[in-house]
Amino acid sequence: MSHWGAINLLDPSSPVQTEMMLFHDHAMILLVGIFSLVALLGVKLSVNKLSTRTTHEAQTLEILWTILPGFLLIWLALPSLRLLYLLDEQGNNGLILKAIGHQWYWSYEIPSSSTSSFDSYMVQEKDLSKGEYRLLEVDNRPVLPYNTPISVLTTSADVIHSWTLPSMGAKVDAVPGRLNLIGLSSYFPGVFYGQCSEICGANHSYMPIVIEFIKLEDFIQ
Ligand SMILES: [Cu+2]
Repeated sequence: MSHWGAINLLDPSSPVQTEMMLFHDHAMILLVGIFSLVALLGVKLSVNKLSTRTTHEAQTLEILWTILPGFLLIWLALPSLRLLYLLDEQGNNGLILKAIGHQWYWSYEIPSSSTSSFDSYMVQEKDLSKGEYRLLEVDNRPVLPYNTPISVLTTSADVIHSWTLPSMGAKVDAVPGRLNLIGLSSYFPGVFYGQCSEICGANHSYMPIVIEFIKLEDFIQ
């Protein structure tokens, strides 16, 4: 989860989020490069005394500053498309977790486990025990195996919500009357946090998402 003063992406805990972080760094190279170039040219332009009053039809320059950004955009677009299709690839297999958004809590079902559907409410501040996170803990959290492909199916019982787990690059809208699917897979066992990411009413900030990942053998038991 994110901590105070963190300005970068979370440490990835799934293959998809690893790819997203790499693409973020890839895009940053271009962004910082262009920003530096424009800043440099801006400063140079404002301090020099050169004049181009007699320049007409600088075709070579125009071709260059059209083609070059074109190549840079392709350099950005190709990995972006690759990532987009990679996201579509995952999520059509594995264990199913159903997440249903309500105003204002999530309810879950794991069809292959013995537990039936259960609600996941935020723990109130006065009920927190030491070391727990304010506004992020829930009373019942789904338990899933790590290193195993999982499909999260979301829908909503009332308005649009969004089911999110940032460190796994998962964000999917929960839309009433629709089923949306996203793949999930964790490198590590542990507890992972997220929050509803589609403004859904007065208590939108108070419906966190908590998933616990354990060993597959323990999960089967
Ligand atoms: Cu919400």
